[in-house]
Amino acid sequence: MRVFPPFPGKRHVRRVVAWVAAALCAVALVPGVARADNPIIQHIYTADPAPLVHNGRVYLYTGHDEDGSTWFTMKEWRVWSSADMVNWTDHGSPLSIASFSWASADAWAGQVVARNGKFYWYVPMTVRATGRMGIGVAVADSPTGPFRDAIGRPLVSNGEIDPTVFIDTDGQAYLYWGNPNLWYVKLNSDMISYSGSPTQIPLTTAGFGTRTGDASRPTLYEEGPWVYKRNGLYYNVFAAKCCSEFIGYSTAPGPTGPWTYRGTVMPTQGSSFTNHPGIVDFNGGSYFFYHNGALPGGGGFTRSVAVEKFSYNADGSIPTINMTSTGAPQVGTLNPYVRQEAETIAWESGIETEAASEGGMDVGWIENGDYIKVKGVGFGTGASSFTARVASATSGGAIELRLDSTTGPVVGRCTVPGTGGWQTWVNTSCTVTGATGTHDLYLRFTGGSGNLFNVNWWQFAAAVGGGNLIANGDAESGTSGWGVMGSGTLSSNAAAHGGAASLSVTGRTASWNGPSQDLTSKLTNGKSYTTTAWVRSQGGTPTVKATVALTANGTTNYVALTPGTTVNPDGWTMLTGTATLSWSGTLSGATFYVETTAGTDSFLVDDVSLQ
Ligand code: FUB
Repeated sequence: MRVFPPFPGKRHVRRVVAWVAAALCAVALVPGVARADNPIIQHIYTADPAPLVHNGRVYLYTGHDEDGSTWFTMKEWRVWSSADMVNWTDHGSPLSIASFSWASADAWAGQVVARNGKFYWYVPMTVRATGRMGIGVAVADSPTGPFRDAIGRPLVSNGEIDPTVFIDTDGQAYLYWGNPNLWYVKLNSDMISYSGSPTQIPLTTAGFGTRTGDASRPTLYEEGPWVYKRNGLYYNVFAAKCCSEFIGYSTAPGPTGPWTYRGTVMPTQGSSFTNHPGIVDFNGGSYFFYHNGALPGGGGFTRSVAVEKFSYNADGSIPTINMTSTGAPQVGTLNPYVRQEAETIAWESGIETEAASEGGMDVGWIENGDYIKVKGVGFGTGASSFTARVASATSGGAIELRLDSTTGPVVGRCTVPGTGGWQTWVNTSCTVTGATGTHDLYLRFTGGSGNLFNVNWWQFAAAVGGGNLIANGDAESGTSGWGVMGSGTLSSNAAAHGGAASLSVTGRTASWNGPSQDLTSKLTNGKSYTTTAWVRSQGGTPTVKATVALTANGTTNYVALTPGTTVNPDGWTMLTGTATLSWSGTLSGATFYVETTAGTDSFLVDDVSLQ
């Protein structure tokens, strides 16, 4: 058994006696204390984060440091995703050195970019024929793969590493890479070929800072460039100095410079002599991904990816960001009333993941006392039952459902039977009582000795009158349950945030027009409700909000359920807020609707929840 803190690679390192003894002492001192959320993945070592925002989720591409490494021994890349920045789903490894017939080793730092419905993954590897580093490109139809070598040979190969790709607003794509130099080349629109020759970006001290003590490397630039544009300014965030590295950045008026060094983003810290940046904006916030050696057994070759939320300064400069064990705040809540993958995890102890015979991944190598924490689960007015998809080649065990810590209240306990195989899946269900409001959910696994069972997915059922008050909130049943506040036309749309459909509203003639539902018989006077809705515009960039019109004793009050949030056509944005709904006298009408603060832009709505 692995006890807090976790130790990646239980499959390979089954017992670390001295360490477990120390950890048991720690647990005895702080029983059931809620855990930190950084590093964001604990069951394997991860490095070199490259985030990508697509359709309302952050996809995170990483390398994988092998357990016990004493060098950058990396054979595969991994994909993770999250809709809330704290619960991360493991999508396994859709790309490895074996995907490239011409490569022999070193699955180092890469990046994925999306273009024309395809996803291109640029990765450095050792070229077998030359023994030098080259950069390959893989392509997929989905952000989670499968990825395949797009050209059957290196795209560029000059012995240098760490590709980053940036597509400018005029459509021109640039590939940058390099250590010890910094190169760029203009990619063609097919993203798998280039025009012109690789060009060196002059590493001047004005552009990249001054390094002392190494005459061969006068500037701070070391490796790991991450290039992007914000408000017309081009940023190059990179690993600086060696060793240990810190993260610095430069800015420029254009994609190829001239660059001006702007200072430190993240100082040297965190038990790994390398660091590696990745920056995205998601749901109105800015996020900085990096790696460190913070897990047990962690260090320079056994690294872990972490994330911090930050705000740009008014002049566009990046503030100094320090590593924390707290991580980023959660965006919204996790909905327990839709199927959740067992491998969606904020924190865990003792588990590992593997490919599931039913598709996707499952959680396995579960032993007595192991657990998974799922953060910020919105139970609303209450859950009545829990179902999990499980398999066991032995005699199974049980899943305890606890709130807020491993020793928190037990709201349900599901027995897991032996099923005759580790991939022989059955559903198991149990009654749930006392799960209301928003809590961290702990799935605590119990049983005899050895491996107990595997879990593929889980889902709660809402108590009668509880759960999501919005009917067909996921829009998977077309426009059923929905009307329009004022004027407009509703239809089902194949561009979905989750599942296969969303709700489209077009033909609005006033800002208050939008998809609506009657909640008159569903609301409780004085109760606090949390709303979430995912919205995407069909053209402009309107500010969208969810509102309820409450009519009682002939008076109508318009209550904001979420703040107004700017949405755009490029991806999904979540509206979220909490409001107490109260009225005097008898409620005669309560209408939930999604509107804009101004204008009549058409928009899409999906995964609406009010509970
Ligand atoms: O992970 C291997 C190498 O370490 C990466 O390519 C560099 O950026 C450094 O993080």
